Amino acid sequence: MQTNSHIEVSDLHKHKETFTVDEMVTLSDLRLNIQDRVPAVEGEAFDLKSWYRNWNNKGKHPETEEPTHVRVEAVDEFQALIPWGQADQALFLYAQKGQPLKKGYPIRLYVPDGSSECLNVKSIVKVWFLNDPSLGEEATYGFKNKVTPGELKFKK
Ligand SMILES: Nc1nc2c(c(=O)[nH]1)N[C@H]1C(S)=C(S)[C@@H](COP(=O)(O)O)O[C@H]1N2
Ligand SMILES: [Mo]
Repeated sequence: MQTNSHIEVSDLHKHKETFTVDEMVTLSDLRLNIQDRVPAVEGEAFDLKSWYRNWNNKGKHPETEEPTHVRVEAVDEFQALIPWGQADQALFLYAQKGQPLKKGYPIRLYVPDGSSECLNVKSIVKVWFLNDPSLGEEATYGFKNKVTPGELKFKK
């Protein structure tokens, strides 16, 4: 198991900051059992939006505007682009039984109200908070050929 990955996070102005899992968890003020939102999964998670707000508020130049989207990318280049309005329940799984993830390390994103078990991204190493309304209101998951959650259900 690999346990040395870092996660690169970019804010609305493309400023980058690199975190270890522990550093990300330390910055989160809403930690929860992932079962509270994703009944089929066990482990410890933190809420995406409250993490963003905490990080933003602690920065040198806090944003007053909220992102329009969050994009994540995994070690295998699997990506997801999620409109901010669909990310209210989104959370990052970071540990199971007190241990780093055996599958999905360093962190794994779940978007419960996006429906479908497929709507998660394992092994995230990049996170972008974006402000670009032209990216649209549809969430996409996948490799280069993006599919919508609706299409993913039929392809399963
Ligand atoms: N990084 C990454 N995350 C991913 C995928 C992937 O190929 N790479 N596939 C997705 C799909 S389509 C499904 S069904 C689930 C599968 O999760 P599992 O390996 O725990 O069954 O992971 C999702 N997250
Ligand atoms: Mo899937």
